[in-house]
Amino acid sequence: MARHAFLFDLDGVLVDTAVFHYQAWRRLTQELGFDIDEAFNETLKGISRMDSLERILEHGKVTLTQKEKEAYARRKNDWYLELVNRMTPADVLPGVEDFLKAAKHGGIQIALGSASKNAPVILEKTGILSYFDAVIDGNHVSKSKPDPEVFLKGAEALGVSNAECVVFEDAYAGIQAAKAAGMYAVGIGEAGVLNNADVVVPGFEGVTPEQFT
Ligand code: B16
Ligand code: MG
Repeated sequence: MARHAFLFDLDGVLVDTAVFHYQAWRRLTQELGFDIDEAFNETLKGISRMDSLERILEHGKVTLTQKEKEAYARRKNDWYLELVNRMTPADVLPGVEDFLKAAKHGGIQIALGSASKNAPVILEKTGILSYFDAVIDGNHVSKSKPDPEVFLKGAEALGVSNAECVVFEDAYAGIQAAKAAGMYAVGIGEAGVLNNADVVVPGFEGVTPEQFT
């Protein structure tokens, strides 16, 4: 079956917002009296905001009430948005815009499938929102990756079957989600890490849509 719909994860695939998440989470943990490092931040990639906070609190052995957790998550997000609001088209990862342009030109339908509730503002700030026929983000899903919900909703929004979709993902759990949805999974990163993907490329530079359709 021809694959003519592309579903993109956001953080780590189109832009690198992980560094901003890291800065904002660190500011929070330092207020709570502990610290996190880059290796720990890696384990938060693709994980929803509240699940990330749970993991962080467990890591720092801090117990909070539900109300306090919600307040801290809100503060972290305010700090994160200060950084996001400064994003420009220069923050789009190398090769991404040419790839989106070529896909659009080739008649491929394009959707976002991200855990982030801030996805629309990030796409807008970086100037790539207009390439997307559908945006499915953390506001539309109740189950996090590796659950396939976000990609199943993406296919539905585009009006295509799952087998017609190609997913671009940088997280192992995201590839699991794509495979669980019955889609072709392209890993963005290292083949040794994303060993559950159908194919792995380091990024979009020098890559063309035809390689995956
Ligand atoms: P927000 P993705 C994920 O984005 C990030 O990788 C993860 O670190 C973050 O906690 C999650 O979005 C939720 O983000 O706080 O903006 O709702 O990789 O699924 O695009
Ligand atoms: Mg990601």
